[in-house]
Amino acid sequence: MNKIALVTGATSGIGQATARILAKNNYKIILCGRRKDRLEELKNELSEFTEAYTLSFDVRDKKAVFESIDSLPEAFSKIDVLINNAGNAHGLDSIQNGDLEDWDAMIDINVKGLLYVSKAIIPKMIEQKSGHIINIGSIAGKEVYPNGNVYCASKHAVDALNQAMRMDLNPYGIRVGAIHPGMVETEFSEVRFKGDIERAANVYKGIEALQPEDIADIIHFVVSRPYHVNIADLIVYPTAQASATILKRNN
Ligand code: NDP
Ligand code: 8X3
Repeated sequence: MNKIALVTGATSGIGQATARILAKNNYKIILCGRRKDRLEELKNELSEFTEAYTLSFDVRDKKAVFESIDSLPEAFSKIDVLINNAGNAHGLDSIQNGDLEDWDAMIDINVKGLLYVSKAIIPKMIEQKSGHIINIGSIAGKEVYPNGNVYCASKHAVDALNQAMRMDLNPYGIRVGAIHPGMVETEFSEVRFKGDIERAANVYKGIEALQPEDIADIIHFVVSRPYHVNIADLIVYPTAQASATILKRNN
């Protein structure tokens, strides 16, 4: 029987690439995100390979999270793999100049949203006595960098929750692991800089950044290990990057 994967943030970047690779490898996919048009487009694209189901909700809205996941039809209700990927940075300001709405967005989406989705799915995995959760953290969850403050805090929380989930779910045979990417070229910087495309492009200037498919490939590798293997924590950089702040740029 085909396994079922639920991917949050499937409308773009890492989540979209992950949905594609898992679909091509015989997973049935539950595609989540706010942008319905993109979800439907991706569902149509993937129909060549697999069955997909779309759930459009904002991870900040806990009622919508629980209602959406509860509404899954029988054919999609046994979730084998959860990819907790939805998230973004909002702003890159010093702590003294930070925007409160940006702070709320990062804490509410990257931390609380991940918790709500996990809470809606974990009881099903406990009942099944199986499941695999992949939390997408960041190098920002391993290091703090100037002006990264609240985004780094949100991703440090993801790192902590990843460890906590692994401990608490150990008795139930549920695998939990995190992937912490460095610089990946997606819509991430456009969101961080609120649509300032030029500023976003500068982030990747002179760097061969990771592509979303690079991370998706690794996610597929992680979830396709034999059951007794749990890849718990991975940092993935582009070769040009050595830490959150050390980058070799070609000018
Ligand atoms: P993108 O901006 O390309 O994708 C972000 C995804 O998250 C979108 O599908 C978006 O969907 C979804 N999302 C954002 N806010 C919400 C919300 N409130 N409710 C539901 N879904 C939401 O960025 P990436 O693919 O790069 O980011 C994916 C993950 O990878 C994030 O957790 C990010 O922090 C992490 N990451 C990214 C790195 C990078 O350099 N790009 C490096 C390290 C980690 P929609 O807007 O349709 O709701
Ligand atoms: C995204 C990577 O370095 O911009 O999580 O924080 S970074």
